[in-house]
Amino acid sequence: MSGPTSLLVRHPNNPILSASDWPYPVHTVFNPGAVRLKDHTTLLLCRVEDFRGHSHLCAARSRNGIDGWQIDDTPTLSPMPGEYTEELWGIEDPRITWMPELGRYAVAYTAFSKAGPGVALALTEDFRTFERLGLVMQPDDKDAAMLPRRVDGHFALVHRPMHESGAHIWMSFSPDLRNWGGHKLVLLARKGAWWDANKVGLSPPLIETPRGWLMIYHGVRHTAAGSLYRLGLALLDLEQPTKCLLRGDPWMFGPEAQYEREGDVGYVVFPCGYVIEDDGDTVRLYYGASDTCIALATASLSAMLAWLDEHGRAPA
Ligand code: BMA
Repeated sequence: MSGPTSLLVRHPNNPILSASDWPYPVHTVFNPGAVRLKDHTTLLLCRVEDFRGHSHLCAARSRNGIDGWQIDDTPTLSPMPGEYTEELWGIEDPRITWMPELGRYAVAYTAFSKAGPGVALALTEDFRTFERLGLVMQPDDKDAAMLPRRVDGHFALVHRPMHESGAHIWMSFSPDLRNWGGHKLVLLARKGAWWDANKVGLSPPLIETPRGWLMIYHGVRHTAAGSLYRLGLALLDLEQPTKCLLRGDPWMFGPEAQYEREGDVGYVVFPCGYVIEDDGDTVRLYYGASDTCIALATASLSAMLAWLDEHGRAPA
């Protein structure tokens, strides 16, 4: 079995963004959602942790997606616990999907309530003003992203509710983005010694390919030293995305660089967004490293699919 190291290539400038780049005092910046705007600007909606330990979201824009970031002077999306009590302890880990039908971006994020983390949705055209839809999945639930279009007439959300049997990836459906049902299990956490035993979650939003929806997901291994976050690949059916066609056995990316191993929460790589370059094949994955800073790694879509053919199998 070949090693998991060659699919994603780290950018030499890593980490590309950290707290010292921020125009206002912040503790850490990590786990950004990502999108390429119509004018080709790369926008990262970064999770920013303040000195209380609470998070908000802040937009950083760059022409080349690597440097020259223009960062909003103040938080772009702040928790509003007055109106949305579920945001009392902050908002985290945004995942952005362009929704052609709505002509807006859907941002799925974690709202940290007194009862635990849940999934909230907001819509925006410009990442300056947002329409909040409030909490759509109650605690404990996180790692959510919208699919860009309806499936059998319904909007679709990938998310990760916690359950005593383990933390597995689910998909739920809605006619109006507010009422959700039709829940289906998509990807189970494995058991025992597996790298993705007990806890898996969606990383960035699904990537549409002619062969299916490519899912980059994180698996969490609990060790005596703490949690170890690595990334794996799965392929979901294009028409029936609740059906997993292939799942890779080995992980394909894990914490190796110093900035991924040392930080507030070491040994964590946590992507919430990607953009695809003009060649239609190069995926730029933006990820939080050690819950402390933001890094970039690139991969080829066709190489990831070929890797899945070699290392994946249909789940039993
Ligand atoms: C997960 C999420 C991420 C975080 C990771 C490691 O549960 O909360 O925001 O990066 O843990 O701490």
